[in-house]
Amino acid sequence: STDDTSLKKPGYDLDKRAIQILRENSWGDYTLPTKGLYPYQWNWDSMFVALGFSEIDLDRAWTEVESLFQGQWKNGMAAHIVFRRDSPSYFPGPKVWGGTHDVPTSGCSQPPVAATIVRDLYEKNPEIGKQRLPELFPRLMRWHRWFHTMRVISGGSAIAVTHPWESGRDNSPDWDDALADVDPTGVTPYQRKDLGHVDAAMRPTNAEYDRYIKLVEYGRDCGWDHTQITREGPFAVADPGITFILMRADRDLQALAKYLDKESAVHEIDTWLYRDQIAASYLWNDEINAYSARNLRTGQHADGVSSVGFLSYYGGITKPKRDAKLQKTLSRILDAAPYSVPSFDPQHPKFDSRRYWRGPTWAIVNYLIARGLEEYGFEEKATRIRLDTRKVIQESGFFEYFDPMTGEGSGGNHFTWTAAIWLAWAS
Ligand code: 2M8
Repeated sequence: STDDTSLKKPGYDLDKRAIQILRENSWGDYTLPTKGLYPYQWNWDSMFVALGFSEIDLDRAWTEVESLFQGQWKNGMAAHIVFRRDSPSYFPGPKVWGGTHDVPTSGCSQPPVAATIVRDLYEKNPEIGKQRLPELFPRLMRWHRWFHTMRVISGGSAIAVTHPWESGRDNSPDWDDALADVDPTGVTPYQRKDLGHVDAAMRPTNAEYDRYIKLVEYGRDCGWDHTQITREGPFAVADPGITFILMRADRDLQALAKYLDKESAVHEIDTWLYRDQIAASYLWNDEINAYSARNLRTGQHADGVSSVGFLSYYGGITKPKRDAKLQKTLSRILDAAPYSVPSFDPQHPKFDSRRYWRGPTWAIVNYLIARGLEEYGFEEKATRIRLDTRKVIQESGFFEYFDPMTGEGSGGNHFTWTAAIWLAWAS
């Protein structure tokens, strides 16, 4: 399915092509995930892009992060989409979200990889870091504080995602059970735009979209009161992705606080890190020998293994008894998919090798999983994941995601985060 026919020619330079993709999708101080399908700035996409840029242009990398925070809310949230200019090629655009901010944004957030990436940028060149960090640091603190207050249900530690889009893994089977409880009746009629860009078999279903939009309407109708949405809204699920990514980012934010001698921030983050441990334990599922999502309204666990469940190492949590089981589960899944890591267990009935977050392999998730595994000494698996990522990009190009069985590229092409991960890690 690749339209990058030159990919197969000898001497084709993937590094050059990756840099070109970053530059082509860059719109001044921010970068689009891919033209057409995603014509705005997405939160975690931008952070991976910053990592990619840091290989060739560190100044541009810092700018990417700073531009995301131009859309930060007064309550601290860094939104999942920043809408700089209206584009008819994406739905739902700024009007549907109904925001009243100076810089229009969506009303939910996305996995907070930012502090980790900012630490990487800082450590790459502390001289530049010392100039750029002071302004960004309080913004990162406010965003993390938002997660630890407005995305927890009183007295608890688990971090809720209140919209599948907040998790970044839109149609993962992890949300099926909670999403079935969202009543789509009365949703305002709308027209999907994604299906004009990619094959419907690679995207979420209409039934899922009705619920996604219904959840946006609920948030908008309550004036984006995030405390209310978390406590009483129609959807609240604890996600291993957000939980482990936040946990890691809290640690990295603490390291940044130390660089800046911000003692009270260091102490505040200590309390977050303590609760992160409890949040992680809440997700351990002995029935499937993995961490799995949990519906916060019912306590019910998702019954399948998602690749983000292996981010516990990246998050910095190891428990010998659990890990022995988790490693077995990971070995089984790596053995089942020649182009690992599949976003969902290939041996589970809900696995779908082409449908978005229900099976396909994603370079960004591979990078995060391998980074954690490597830090905890699981070199062999980390290398396997890196080589699989390299191979799939070499064979298919810079697609949004890949079929874990055949390696075929799916979704959008010339995709920025895949190019960024190539430059920063996979090549
Ligand atoms: C996908 O999500 C957007 C909604 O946010 C969509 O499908 O319309 C996800 O893969 C998400 O993780 C990603 O950030 C976004 C842009 O690449 O696309």
